[in-house]
Amino acid sequence: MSLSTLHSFCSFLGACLYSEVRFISMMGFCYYLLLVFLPQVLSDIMSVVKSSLSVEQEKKLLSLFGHVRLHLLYKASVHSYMHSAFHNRCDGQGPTVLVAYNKAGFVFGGYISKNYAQTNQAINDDKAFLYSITDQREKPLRVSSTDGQYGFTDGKNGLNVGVLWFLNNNTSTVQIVAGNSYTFEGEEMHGNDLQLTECEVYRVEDCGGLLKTPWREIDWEGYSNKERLMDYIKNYKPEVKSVFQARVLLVGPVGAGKSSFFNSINSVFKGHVTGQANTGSAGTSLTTQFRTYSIKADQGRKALPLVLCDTMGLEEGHSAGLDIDDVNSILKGHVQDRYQFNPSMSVQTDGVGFCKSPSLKDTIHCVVYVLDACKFTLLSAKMVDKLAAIRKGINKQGVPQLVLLTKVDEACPLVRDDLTNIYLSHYIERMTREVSVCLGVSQSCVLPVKNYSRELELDVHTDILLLTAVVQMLRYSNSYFDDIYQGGDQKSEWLGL
Ligand SMILES: Nc1nc2c(ncn2[C@@H]2O[C@H](COP(=O)(O)OP(=O)(O)OP(=O)(O)O)[C@@H](O)[C@H]2O)c(=O)[nH]1
Ligand SMILES: [Mg+2]
Repeated sequence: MSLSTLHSFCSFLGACLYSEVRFISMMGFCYYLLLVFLPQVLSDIMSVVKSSLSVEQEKKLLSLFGHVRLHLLYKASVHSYMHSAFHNRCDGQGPTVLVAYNKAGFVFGGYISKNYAQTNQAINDDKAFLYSITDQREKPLRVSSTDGQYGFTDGKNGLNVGVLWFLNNNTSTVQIVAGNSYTFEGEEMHGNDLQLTECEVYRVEDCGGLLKTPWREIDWEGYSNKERLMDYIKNYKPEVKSVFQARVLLVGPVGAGKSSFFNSINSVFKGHVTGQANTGSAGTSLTTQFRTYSIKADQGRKALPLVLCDTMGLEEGHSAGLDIDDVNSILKGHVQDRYQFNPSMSVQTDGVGFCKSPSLKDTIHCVVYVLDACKFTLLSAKMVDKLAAIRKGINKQGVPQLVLLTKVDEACPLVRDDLTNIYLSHYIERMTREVSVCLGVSQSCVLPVKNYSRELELDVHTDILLLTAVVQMLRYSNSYFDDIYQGGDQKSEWLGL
């Protein structure tokens, strides 16, 4: 259901409410509409658009470029084969690659390095090319323009690269528009099958290769460093006598990897990959309870001096996802383990799961914003505002804050191939800079990590990166305790303890 349809539907509902004459019959009709449209609205909200490329096809496609990552913008089976749907999602997105699929098993399309902008002009693009991938061919077929100029026609009616015009008449067919600037055999390009089973457009983001020297130092030296970091964490003691464990709060948008971070740290100390917290992808937050996770080290004998507090994901809307008031209550230690979040109502002082008189050990000592490195540049203005409002509230409480940048493996192919490239990756360095500017924290507060997501076995480099992040969290918690010592009674009073 399109937004405009939804808007008309809502206006209609509003009109119904003010109508006195046929109120009852109107209400009956509204109820009918609700029954018809609600499942579709809900499924729109819940659906997560996924690429149809297989791992092998994606590899072959990426081999056509330098160091790039692909971001899916448009998928015809989800957004429709209408030109307008394509333009809504793909105009002004910079370099894009079109990926079409047919029954004959061909994955084909084209790349343009310029914007789609509906200028109604033929656009010169010497970097544009057509390509075709099949299971049988080891390398993709790549066809550049013979005149080295023509890229595509930037009209309102067409998704085209070179001579291939997709979404022909708003349908799932391809038209070959005669022209001699691209020459290929139809059999080789698409197996002479111009009926599509799917059509996708991806933004092509340049990852920029590797730096000569790392932008942050880290000791990757195998098990000795991992053991050293684990020992630091096990032996850490909060600088306040009444507190035995540093409480670290994880907040961030839905699906950013908050629960996976706890699972990953738990895995490192368990010695094998585990999944105590539920993780996965859904339209709304998979985590709906406040969870305070203690981690056991040394074969479950001793709890670490660290509690990771997992929350429901943040969403854009006012009555969706974690509420800003909930964050404030958690900070002050009012919210108990397993409290069930209610997106339309913040924690009630007389409700279940509310701790009326928390002590310092129940409060949050460090807040970690968890952000997905692949989606950071796509955060909406509303989400950025929400993060800023949360940050303002936390600043007032004087709690130190860090940022965990997850999914670095998905964000940069060079890091996916070798995690030790993380501090050499131009892309990740740029991303940490952008995150620091956006959230108003210093770059040293941004910690890129890779969580365990599909692996069955631990990897020492993944562990070192994860443990390094935990060490920073403990150090920052200490600065909070330092502050309390310096503030003395005055600070305790201010905290309402
Ligand atoms: N490749 C990769 N996948 C990750 C990483 N971190 C998390 N994921 C995946 O991302 C998805 C979402 O992760 P979750 O840990 O459930 O995210 P969350 O922030 O807890 O999400 P909600 O509870 O729904 O708000 C899961 O499928 C994870 O496997 C990572 O560093 N790399
Ligand atoms: Mg979660």
